[in-house]
Amino acid sequence: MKAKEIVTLQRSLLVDTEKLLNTQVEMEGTSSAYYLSMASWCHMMGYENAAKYLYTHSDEERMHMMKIFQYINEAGGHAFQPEITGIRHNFNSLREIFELILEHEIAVTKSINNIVDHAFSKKDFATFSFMQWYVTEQREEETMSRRALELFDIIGEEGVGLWTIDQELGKLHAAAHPQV
Ligand code: OFO
Repeated sequence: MKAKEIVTLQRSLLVDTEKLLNTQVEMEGTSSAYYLSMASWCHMMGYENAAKYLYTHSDEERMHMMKIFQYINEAGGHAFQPEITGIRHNFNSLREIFELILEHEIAVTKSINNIVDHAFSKKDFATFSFMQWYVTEQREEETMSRRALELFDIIGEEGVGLWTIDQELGKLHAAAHPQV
């Protein structure tokens, strides 16, 4: 019997579940890198509050990655440090950034839902239970991303519009992270 087969006999985590979780590690790591790149663009462009919002969001995504990383190893699997390349550095506008964030968060939600569905169908209730935190988190993140994007339509981008949007992004960030 191969070493890998012996290891999988000593754990309840299925190989295909481990693969899905490692794919999610990569997705959370990509989110962190993507938001850091967006934060840098905002910072460079003088959108101070948008930059703060995105630096924090990037840190949070790394924390999301690490929670799954630790879970895989604690469950007897092997978490892989993901290779993250091809991160975009330039953006056309502040609005484009927040459109991309909402789109990205919806993709993350679908990926989380897929793991939850898989874990339930395999009767892996430990992973199913562990992933509930992410279900709630995605619900909150999608709402926050939608609120941010709505600011562009409510306020408008003309005149002092973009400055005002940046101020409002600062308030959204402060409400969600009173400790930062
Ligand atoms: Fe990891 O929560 Fe968004 O992507």
